Amino acid sequence: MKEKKVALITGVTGQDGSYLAEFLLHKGYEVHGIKRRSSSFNTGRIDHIYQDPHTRGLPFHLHYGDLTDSTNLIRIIQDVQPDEIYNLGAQSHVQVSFDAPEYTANSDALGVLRLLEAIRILDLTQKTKFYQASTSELFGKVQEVPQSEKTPFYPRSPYAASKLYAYWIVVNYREAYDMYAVNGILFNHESPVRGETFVTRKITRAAVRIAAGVQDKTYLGNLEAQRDWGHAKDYIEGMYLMLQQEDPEDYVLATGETHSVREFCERAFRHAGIRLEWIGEGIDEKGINADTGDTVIEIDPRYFRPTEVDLLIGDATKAHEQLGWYPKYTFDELVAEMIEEDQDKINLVIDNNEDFAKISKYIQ
Ligand code: NDP
Ligand code: GDR
Repeated sequence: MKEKKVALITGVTGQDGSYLAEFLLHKGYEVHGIKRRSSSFNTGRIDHIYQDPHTRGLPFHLHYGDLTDSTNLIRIIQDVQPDEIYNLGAQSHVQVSFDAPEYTANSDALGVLRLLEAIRILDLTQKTKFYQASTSELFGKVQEVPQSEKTPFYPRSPYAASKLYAYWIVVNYREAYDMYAVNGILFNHESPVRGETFVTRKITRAAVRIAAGVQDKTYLGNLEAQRDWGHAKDYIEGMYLMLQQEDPEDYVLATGETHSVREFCERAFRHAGIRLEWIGEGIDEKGINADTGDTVIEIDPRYFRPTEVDLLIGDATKAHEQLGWYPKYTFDELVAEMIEEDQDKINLVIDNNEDFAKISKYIQ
């Protein structure tokens, strides 16, 4: 009988980690994930596939760990002996990286080095394939559009600068030690389980809550930023494909379409049943409900970044041609699905609580 392949996922409790764990289990992998110790539950996205270790179930195992802790990473990799490591763990919020730059560098840059060194120390360079979650933030300040594997990098945040180190250390270990190590340069990808402080989910969540009368308005920053937004489900398949090739190479994954934050707002509010209109200018601009005149979006300067990435649009031709990878979701399907699932979540809260007014203050 063919032995199960073993995968280790860092960042398994995050958006991509949870989809990837599910995907690899379906493919017949034994899946191990690293989760951080937290004072509150942080496994909400993977609870449906995790079973108590005392009962037999899916071959899915969790290990406590942290990308800032070398000895712990070495021990986990020694125990698991993975065929594939997907390094998805990171302090992944660009704006937060301006507030916590050193921690971001420690986890997002040095964390990658720690994993690569662990593979080397344990003599696994010819067994363990390594996927690094690189990012379109590497392109940063616009040099050319669309952006491909050949576009020069110009990081615009401590997050992106950390990911730049990570990108190059992966290339270096591939060349120096003949490792199968690759960078997936992924453009923004979202889903109903996207973290609530990223702009797409912040907007879809606010739109359904405003439509349900639980929240009056939301505050946003730069409405003009343009992003190439895809669906996380499509992107995790691309990660897997990158580790199944003859030779290790880096790939861009993107939809090739770009939309502004403003457009995302209009589309999301429309799906939630609110027609948006804009009045005013600059930081005094407001999004209003065209039917009631109520202000539903205001600008808050605190959400502007010291340095912004204005325009991202990816060219995934190499992934199309060599991996056979194409995104399946359209932009409209992505927004619609996020709205529908946020509507389900809010309906559940409303159904489960007789005293709606009382609970509404807790779910702001
Ligand atoms: P999330 O923020 O949803 O998930 C990040 C994961 O990393 C969480 O599981 C988090 O744990 C974990 N983590 C954070 N810090 C550490 C640490 N010090 N040690 C171990 N684990 C840690 O991110 P996404 O799923 O959206 O993204 C996955 C990866 O892809 C990230 O590296 C991100 O930078 C990168 N990326 C994402 C893109 C996107 O559009 N989503 C695009 C391009 C790249 P906890 O749950 O405890 O917080
Ligand atoms: P990004 O995602 O920085 O592209 O990084 P985010 O959703 O945080 O921002 C996208 C754009 O929206 C603008 N914006 C706001 N952003 C947030 N978070 N909150 C707001 O209120 C707001 N208002 C406007 C931002 O200025 C920005 O231009 C994501 C992360 O997943 C990274 O980990 C990943 O590497 C990149 O995508 C590709």
